[in-house]
Amino acid sequence: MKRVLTYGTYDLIHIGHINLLRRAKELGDYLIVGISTDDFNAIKNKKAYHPFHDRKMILESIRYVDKVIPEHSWDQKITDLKEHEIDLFVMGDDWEGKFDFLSDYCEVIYLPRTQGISTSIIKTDISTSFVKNSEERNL
Ligand code: C2G
Repeated sequence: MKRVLTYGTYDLIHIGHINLLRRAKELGDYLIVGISTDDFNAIKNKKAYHPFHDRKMILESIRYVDKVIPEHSWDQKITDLKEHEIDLFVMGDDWEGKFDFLSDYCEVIYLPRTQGISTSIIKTDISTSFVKNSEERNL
């Protein structure tokens, strides 16, 4: 059984996340996702809309995902790879090259990101349309 590992914040789940998870699962048989805790997001300078517990439950309900583990720090990947006997590490190519050091332990693949969608685009679009609607309704 080929065991695959990936990490992310996975806030406001969108098609870019789903495409990544689908392709990662297609490359193996069992997909583990390390999801950033709220404290680790603060280190990444990311503020997730959904708290860790909710993001974890949402990920666990996605058909491609077999197991979700917490990501507490940048430094846990080698430990996780060994503990979960990972054969393949996958990330979107916005991380191209950043995790090549893991190739001493497993195969490393970077997959093309889905263009035109991101959590920050969603947040911006929603806030912009809210402002526009408010102005139109003189709120
Ligand atoms: N992704 C993608 N296409 C998008 C948006 C995201 O393929 N349009 C991929 C990213 O490349 C990443 C995964 O979806 O592999 C999760 O994205 P984020 O939640 O933004 O993860 P990030 O904040 O980059 O955290 O230790 C690694 C970090 O935890 C990664």
